[in-house]
Amino acid sequence: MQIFYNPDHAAHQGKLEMFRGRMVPCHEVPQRQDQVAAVLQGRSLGPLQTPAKFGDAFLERVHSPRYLQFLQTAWQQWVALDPAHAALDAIPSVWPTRSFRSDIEPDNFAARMGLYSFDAGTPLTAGTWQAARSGADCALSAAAHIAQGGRAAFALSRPPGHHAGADFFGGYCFLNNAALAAQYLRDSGLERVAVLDVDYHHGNGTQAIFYERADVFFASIHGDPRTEYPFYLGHADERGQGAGLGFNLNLPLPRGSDYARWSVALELALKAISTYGAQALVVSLGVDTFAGDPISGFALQSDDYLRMGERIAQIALPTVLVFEGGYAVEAVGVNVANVLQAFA
Ligand code: OKP
Ligand code: ZN
Repeated sequence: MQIFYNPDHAAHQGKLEMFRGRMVPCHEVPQRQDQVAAVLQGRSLGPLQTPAKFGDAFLERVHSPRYLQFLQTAWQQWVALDPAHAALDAIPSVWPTRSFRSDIEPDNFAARMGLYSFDAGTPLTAGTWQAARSGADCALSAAAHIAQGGRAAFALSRPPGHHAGADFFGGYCFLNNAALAAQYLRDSGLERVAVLDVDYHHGNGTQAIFYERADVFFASIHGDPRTEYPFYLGHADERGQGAGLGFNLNLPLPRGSDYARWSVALELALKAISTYGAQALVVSLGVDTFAGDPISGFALQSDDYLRMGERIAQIALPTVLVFEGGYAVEAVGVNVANVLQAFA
C-alpha cells in the first residue's frame, strides 16, 4: 500500500462553524490527520510519502476555472476588505437559491462566497487553498500509482473532498479529491472507473460531478438525507441522468444502522460495481460511520472496519482510497488503519 500524506493539511484550521444558532468549534481539525498518521506509522503498511506536484490542468478536469480562481484568491480578497479580517475566518451567509441567477459572478465578496458554496459550516481560512491544493496532489499521486499498475494507494489528507462540486465548496470540502482521482484514472486510459463512498454523509459533490456520465459509476452508502446532512441529495431514486442513467447508486440507511445492516448495503454496492465492469475503484473513505462519531448516527465498531477493508479488497480492483470524514479524533486512526490493513 502506497500512502501519500498531505504535508500542508494543518494550514487549513477553521475556527468556528455555525451550529443551531451559535458558532461552535470546528469538528474538522488537524488532529484528525495527525492521529491517522500516528497509527499508520505503527502498523508497517509502508512509509508516509510526500505527494508529487500536479499542474492546475488536472484540477480543471473536475472543477470550473472561475471556481478555482475564486478559491485561490478568496483569502486575499477577504483581508483586502478589512485588515482586521486576517484574524477571522471567512464564512458565507447569503446564497442564490431557486429563481436566482448563478451565471453572473457578483463583485461583492460575500455574494461570491455564497455563489460558490452551500453551507455556513465550512470556514475558509488563510491556509485553505494551500491545504486543499496539496490534498489534491495526494489524491492525484495515489491515482498515478494505480495508473502505473499499482494495486492500492491511500491519500491521507484533509480537508475532505466529497461534498465539493465542480464549482462549490461546503461540508468542510473545497476540492473533490475522490473525483480528481477518478478523472485521472479515466484520463490515463481506463474506460470504466467506480467510486464507492462509504462516508456517513452522502457524497453530493462526487455524485453531481459524474451524474450525467456513464464512464464513472458512483455508489454511496450513507445516512438517509431526509434526516441527515447534506439533506438535499442522496435519495435512492437518484440513478443518473442522460448518458449517466443507471450509473449512480444511492443506498441511504436509517440513523442507528450497525454493521450487520450496513454490510447488506455494501454487498449491493460491490455487486453493482462488479456488474458495471469497473477497471479501477476509488473509495471515499470516511470513518464517521463509527458509533462514537460526534456528528453522525451509525453504530459501526472499530473491528467492523477490518471486515469492511477485507470485503472491499475481495472485488480485486486496483484501488485508490481517499480519506474523507471521521470526527471521533481518538478513534479515527485505528478505524482508518483497520480498513487499510485488512485491505492490504
Ligand atoms: C463532512 B464529511 C451544520 C452542520 C453540518 C457538516 C458535516 C460535513 C461532513 N452546521 N455538518 O462528509 O465527513
Ligand atoms: Zn462525513
